[in-house]
Amino acid sequence: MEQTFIMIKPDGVQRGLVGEIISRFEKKGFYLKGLKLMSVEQSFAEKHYADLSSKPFFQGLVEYIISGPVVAMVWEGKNVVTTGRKIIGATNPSDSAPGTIRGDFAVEIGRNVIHGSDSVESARKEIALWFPEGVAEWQSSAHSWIYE
Ligand code: DAT
Ligand code: MG
Repeated sequence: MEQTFIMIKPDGVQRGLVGEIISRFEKKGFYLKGLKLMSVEQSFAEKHYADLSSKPFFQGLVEYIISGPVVAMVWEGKNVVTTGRKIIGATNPSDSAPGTIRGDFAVEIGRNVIHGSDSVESARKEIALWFPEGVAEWQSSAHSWIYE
């Protein structure tokens, strides 16, 4: 099944939103396959956001991501990449709908609480970068209550 990489950014950790965010993905019916609290170095953050290296906000973005511990996760489920982005909401919290994580918990684009992979291909790359050790293999006993 499809997997995505989700990261709670330092502001989400500092503000105590970890449980709330995990809960939204869990209640939806997605499966937690990897989870760790970690601090990343500048070079690692630059690698994660390499596609944005030419943007004027790149340096500030990297400084934000390395400013405290983050929660790195792998979630699995049908269409989890696209649906995960919907649960997260638009990049700029001014545009994120209420009911989304950014819509409910963020104000500024540079403090938007959470990252989610934007395609199956980026998810594959990001999971390989953040979880080189691999992720857990387990099946939920609720599977047949969630999937037809
Ligand atoms: P997303 O995180 O929704 O995938 P993105 O990949 O385009 O958005 O950008 C990564 C992060 O960079 C985003 O979560 C917040 C920051 N960012 C994006 N556009 C920005 C901008 N115009 N000004 C400041 N920060 C920005
Ligand atoms: Mg992105």
